[in-house]
Amino acid sequence: MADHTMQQAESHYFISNPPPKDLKANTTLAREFIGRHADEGRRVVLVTSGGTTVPLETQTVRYIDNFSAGTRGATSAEYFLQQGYAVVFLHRQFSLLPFSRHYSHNTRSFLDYMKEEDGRVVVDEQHQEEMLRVLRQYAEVKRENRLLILSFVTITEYVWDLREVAQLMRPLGARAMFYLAAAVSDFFVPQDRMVEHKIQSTEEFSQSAVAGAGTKPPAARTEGRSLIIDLEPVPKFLKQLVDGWAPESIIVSFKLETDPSILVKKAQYSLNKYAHHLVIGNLLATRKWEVVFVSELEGEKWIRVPSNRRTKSFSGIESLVGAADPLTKDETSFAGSGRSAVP
Ligand code: PAZ
Repeated sequence: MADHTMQQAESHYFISNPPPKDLKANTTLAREFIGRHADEGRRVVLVTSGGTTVPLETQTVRYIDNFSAGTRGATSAEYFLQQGYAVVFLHRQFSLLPFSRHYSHNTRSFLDYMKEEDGRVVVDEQHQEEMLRVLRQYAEVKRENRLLILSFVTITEYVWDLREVAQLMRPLGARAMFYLAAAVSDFFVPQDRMVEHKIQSTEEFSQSAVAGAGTKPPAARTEGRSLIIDLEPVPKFLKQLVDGWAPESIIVSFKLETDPSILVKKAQYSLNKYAHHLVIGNLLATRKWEVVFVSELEGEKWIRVPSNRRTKSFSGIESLVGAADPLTKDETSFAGSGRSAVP
């Protein structure tokens, strides 16, 4: 798509899909956070995490979801924080969060980490060491106010937040990084094709799907007893991010596939098309144990957790990334800008 067509698609998207209610509040928080860390000379990374939804109704009962628990984003955010970055963590509401991820979203209740001792609640002996380690890291980050947590649910909320935060980070130049681990919908229902109320399964109650002359029917509707969903493509905002919103920054995107035979090709295609710094490819079935880095600097490079370490207690493939990261190899490699990298 030519640049002006991309820009038209962008402006059309933002005109026809209104901003989320909490955009102003999120922007205020982000402006203060980014400004303060920029003044202190810190590098700032936006980590996106979790999946976006595509609502089918304005008063949403039904929606299409994208796979992602938020493990990659939450774990990576911890490593960025360890490396001294300030982190804006833009995540799907109720998906995993840095630090608390160690104690949530598993079959254990957080109460299982506790016990009663002399009428007081204390952490059970067997979890003391690990919890103390996590707590110390968390306390340091809190003391230095280096983590800002923002959330989205829908694709539209995500895109608006991404654009606002990117534009706020733009003045940081190469001290800004985007680490786009969220699983973002490729297709959606535009606001002007969304029905107001819950889609009915019986014709007697269904809203009329007959479109007027020149207008499209609702994107999700019942026809007879079938549910028809006719989604439209989400504009490719990565292009806008790279070229327009934050052109000097370091941009790392992710590519998730299920078919091993196309993963590297798709990652290379994305790198060529958007001309950013790094694409990290992963397969749904093996994402916890192997990822492939695709960059102009190093081509294709696999990082694998050795099979004898693939246990639940392993700290995550994110812990191996620092050593292998092509962006860290040469601190001056990106246009001599001193850009550095994924922790
Ligand atoms: O959140 P999670 O750890 O369950 O999964 C991470 C992931 C597979 C969503 C992420 O590594 C990724 O590939 N994100 C980009 C997805 C996409 O291609 O849109």
